[in-house]
Amino acid sequence: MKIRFGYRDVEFPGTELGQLRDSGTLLDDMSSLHERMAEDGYLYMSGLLDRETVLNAREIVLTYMQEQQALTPDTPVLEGVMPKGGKSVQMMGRSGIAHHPDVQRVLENERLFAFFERYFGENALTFHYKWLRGVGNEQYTGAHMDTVYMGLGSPNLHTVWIPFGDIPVAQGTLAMCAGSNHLESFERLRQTYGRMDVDRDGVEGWFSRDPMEITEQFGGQWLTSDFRAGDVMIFGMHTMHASTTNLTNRFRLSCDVRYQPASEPADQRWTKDGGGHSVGKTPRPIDELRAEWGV
Ligand SMILES: O=C(O)CCC(=O)C(=O)O
Repeated sequence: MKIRFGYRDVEFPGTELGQLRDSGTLLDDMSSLHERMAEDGYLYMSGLLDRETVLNAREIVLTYMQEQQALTPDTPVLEGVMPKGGKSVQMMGRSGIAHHPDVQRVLENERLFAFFERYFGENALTFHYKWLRGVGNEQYTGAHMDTVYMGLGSPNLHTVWIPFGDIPVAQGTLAMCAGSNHLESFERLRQTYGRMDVDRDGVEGWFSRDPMEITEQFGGQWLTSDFRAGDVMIFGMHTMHASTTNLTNRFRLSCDVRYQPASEPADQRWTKDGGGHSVGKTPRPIDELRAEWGV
């Protein structure tokens, strides 16, 4: 099937964009999960969360979006149909809909804490800030590493990407560049871009608007999947990732949250009293920086 990745049409599943490796059955095998994380740079944990809990949160978020007049009138709320030229709704943050108790039940689910406590071998903490998104038609996320946004605390910080509903690849799913976390061919990129911070260094966050360019230039393998409510994607700060493009007329709902060992320092921008990204200065364009770094 043809889908869109960034602004290119690609076949999924195919050689350019393959199917993620599912680690959902390895929940009780932490050493295999650590090995896979080291090798692939991600863990796709199908069915980690309770499906009904996620679907309930989806309904809460869509009802909120309807109240904000963000959905097409007279369409089923649960479909999340966006109006032509429709507006998106700001839902990220430290308060508001992302902190509704039924949404928090997903984002700070006891299964996530239990997972990370075993994965880290100690108590886990999660950032108060929640990146809840309603991604509209033709929108996608460019290729980047999360360290540039939240790398000023623990080196063991992990992202959990949580789809709020059943999301096919054509509606915008997260895609991982397997191997970008350790392959030699990415070393220079990790040593330059991968040491930046958007606020401290005043640089653009996305490494590329064209995800396919990454595998063409550096190797690795782009992978994604159709997602079901209850699935999650877990990855570290140096795995290149992006999203496929939403080609539907329905919002793609998802939230990305962060977990780390509780004993390690937390990036203060994202804790309860943190100030988030600094505003003001225009960031240096990534193309200019890439030319300097030679990547
Ligand atoms: O949901 C998206 O489009 C982007 C998510 C992302 O980049 C992340 O989880 O780090």
